[in-house]
Amino acid sequence: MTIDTGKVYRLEDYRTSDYAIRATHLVFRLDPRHARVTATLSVERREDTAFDAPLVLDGDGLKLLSVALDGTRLTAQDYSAAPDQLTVARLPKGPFTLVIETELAPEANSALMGLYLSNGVYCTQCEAEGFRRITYFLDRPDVMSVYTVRIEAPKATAPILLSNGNPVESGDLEDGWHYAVWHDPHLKPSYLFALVAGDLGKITDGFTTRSGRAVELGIYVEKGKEARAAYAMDALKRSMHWDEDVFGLEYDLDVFNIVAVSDFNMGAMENKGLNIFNDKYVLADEETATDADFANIEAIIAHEYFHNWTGNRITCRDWFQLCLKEGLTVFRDHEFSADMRSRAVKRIAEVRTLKSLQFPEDQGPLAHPVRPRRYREINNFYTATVYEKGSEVVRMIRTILGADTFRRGMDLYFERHDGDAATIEDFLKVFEDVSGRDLSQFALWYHQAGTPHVSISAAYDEARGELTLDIEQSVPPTPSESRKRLMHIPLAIGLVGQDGSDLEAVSADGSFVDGLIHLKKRRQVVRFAGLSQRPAVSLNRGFSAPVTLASEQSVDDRLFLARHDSDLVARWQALNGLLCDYLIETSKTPVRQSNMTGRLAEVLGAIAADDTLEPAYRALALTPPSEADVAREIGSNIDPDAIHDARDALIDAIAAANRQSFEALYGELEDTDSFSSDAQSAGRRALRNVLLDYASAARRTPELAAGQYCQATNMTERAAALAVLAHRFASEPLSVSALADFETRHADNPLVLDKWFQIQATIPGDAALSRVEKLTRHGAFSIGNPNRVRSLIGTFASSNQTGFHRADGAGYRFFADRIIEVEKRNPQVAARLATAFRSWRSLEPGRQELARVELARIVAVPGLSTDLKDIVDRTLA
Ligand code: B3K
Ligand code: ZN
Repeated sequence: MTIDTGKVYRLEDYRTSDYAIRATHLVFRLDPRHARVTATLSVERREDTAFDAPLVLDGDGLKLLSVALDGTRLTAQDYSAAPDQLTVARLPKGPFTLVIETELAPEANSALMGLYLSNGVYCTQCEAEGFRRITYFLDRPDVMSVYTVRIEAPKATAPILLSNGNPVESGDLEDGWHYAVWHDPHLKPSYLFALVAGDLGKITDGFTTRSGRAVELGIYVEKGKEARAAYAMDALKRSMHWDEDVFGLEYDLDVFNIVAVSDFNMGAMENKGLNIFNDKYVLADEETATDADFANIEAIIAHEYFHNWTGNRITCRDWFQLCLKEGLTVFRDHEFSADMRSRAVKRIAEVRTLKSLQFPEDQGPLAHPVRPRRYREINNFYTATVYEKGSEVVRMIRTILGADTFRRGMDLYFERHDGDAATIEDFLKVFEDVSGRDLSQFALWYHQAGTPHVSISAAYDEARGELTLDIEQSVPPTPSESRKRLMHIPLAIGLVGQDGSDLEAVSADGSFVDGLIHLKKRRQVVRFAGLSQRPAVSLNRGFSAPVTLASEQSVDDRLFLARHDSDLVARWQALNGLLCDYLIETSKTPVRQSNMTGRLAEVLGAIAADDTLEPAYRALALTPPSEADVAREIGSNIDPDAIHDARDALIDAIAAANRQSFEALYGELEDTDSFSSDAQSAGRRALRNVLLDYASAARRTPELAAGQYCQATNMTERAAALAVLAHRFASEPLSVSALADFETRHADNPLVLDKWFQIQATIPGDAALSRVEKLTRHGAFSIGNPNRVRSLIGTFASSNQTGFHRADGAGYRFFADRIIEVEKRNPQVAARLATAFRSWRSLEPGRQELARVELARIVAVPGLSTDLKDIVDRTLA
């Protein structure tokens, strides 16, 4: 664990390395406690490096065995070595070879960075700076090298030996050992290095690229789980086709392997030719995975595969440019999923994720630009801002330039920068070059933190048939950026006539083109002329810009748009905004029933019954904003209990008003066909599960959910029924027995038990904490496994508003204790957990103080890791 030193890395301090490492040859002799790594580096001084410049290599907790320069073993006078650095001075002027031997203990590596053991399988994670836990190296993305890797291991325990690139040789050694050699011809940075060795099951397939390269595809999983990798394989082949069709990008090696491991800090990793995955994002079948799991697997398989071009062929110059690969690759996986599924439904899901994860980040103490300018721990910048807002920025470029010009820009990017370690400036430049536009104001989306706010007021002049929109932008201050510059905000707008169709919108001064207003000034007034009727204004269509919006629209207009807007994303936004405003209102002043309650219940009833809308859309529309969504919109002095009560009351009112029709539809949606994981079938199940919740709320009895639980033929139905039972009827025998049944039924499947942990971690109310505490002592729980920790402890803190935010602070205390406990083994996971405190200043004063005390307690722990210290310091600042 790296203990915090307070060191800050700054973008403006970037300079190229003094040396280049042209080729890297690694030999691994694997052993759980005494693995040996021999690294042979072909090093060259860069042209403008001084002759006496030492070679300073990064390390992290390394044990050095020996160093040799051009065949001569160096003595301690020739170099200085510490666990975190190796410096060699007095180097030849020309190219030289350095051989470094290190010893590792993969078994003791609980941080899951570098080389570690997961369930007996050797695997690696190097991004961002894990390679330096394997050997001393210039561990930075702009040092790119050609790798050859030889792995030696006992055949019995590690029959499978994998690394990046293509396999070149393998054979037997003495004493039951064997070896394999892999060679990756493509230059790559050290963070993309990977190795896997173990006893794994495999499924294989093949893909021929459009230029005729035959690629062997392999997915490796724990033995016995092979059948559950079939969906991932199918998703991989679809991703490979899609990248050829949509971006013209082909795969470039003879093999592509994916390995699923059970101990993994995040979702997956795009190592060249050898993607390593959290098994949660590979393994699926109808009995064990929900529709959401299938969709995630499809998206993440695609994401990692797409990195082969956006990330690997063109990588980042330095870690400040992280969004260059992440934001762009998220955009690409979003587009892929939109093409595989329903575009509107996918877009709404993206908007929900952005608002629930990125907006709170951008509006709190952890706010940072999409391209940050400083960091203490880079692993803390794999954030919703870099990924999700980063993707929105790419989407806006496409919106502004149009799809064709955008594609030409992407083509130019690949042509110009293939093999480069590039920057955001390089990326923007290709779009300026193909479009002839100046994107300097637009570039602020990369450089300026905070969610821009746009307020719009509309005035209609009946006599002149003219609509005037008065639009203003502002960007709220964020940490260390108090003054903001004006942004270029592409705002898609539509004018909806009384019959629901779009009116032709012509602005008098040409400031409205192709459905877009380019908001660039603080205030802009746009006039639409020639209207024969007063339109309802559909705002931020398709969520064209990631902004918060305030508009003085009447409830009638909003309800009208919620039913008739031709843009389904804006239609959903109109409805969701109404529901959210209602919840804000009623959390402050509780009402049992009002005129508005009735109108909302009625519109939801109409949407549920509208079979011109696809079921997946109806399911989204019928789901009221979450408690956290409402809290975010309120923004200050938050009382989670009041929000919970308001939301419960709204659901009850909607359920009561639509009781018969919802139950009837619930019955009609029952699936009698055999299971399909496709988007249509998943949409029907999603709608049916939302209706189950309403129907159970109306009946106030658990029978319906218990019935669905027992008859379920797939995990989506079963888990949803269990959630309704546990959340609505926690103490009823039917709920208790269903939870017990689920536990026994899936006792041997940790990934499914994670759902069981999650469902229980989100049961609202004061009893939540003791329930979660008890579950941390359950035999299937393990504080060392990131998936278990996230399902139980992470879910409790991020998704149980009343349980975590108990008014007595016991939730915060428990959570802080767990963070401290996890940090000792795995600082990265602990730091990620701690971000659940990020909105503590928005709470009412009592809870705020209790949260602050716990954050201060964490910060006072001696010898804190950089990961956790950085997050907590910024959260408290
Ligand atoms: N690039 C990895 C994330 C690495 C996280 C390092 N802390 C997965 C991805 O975004 O595709
Ligand atoms: Zn990624």
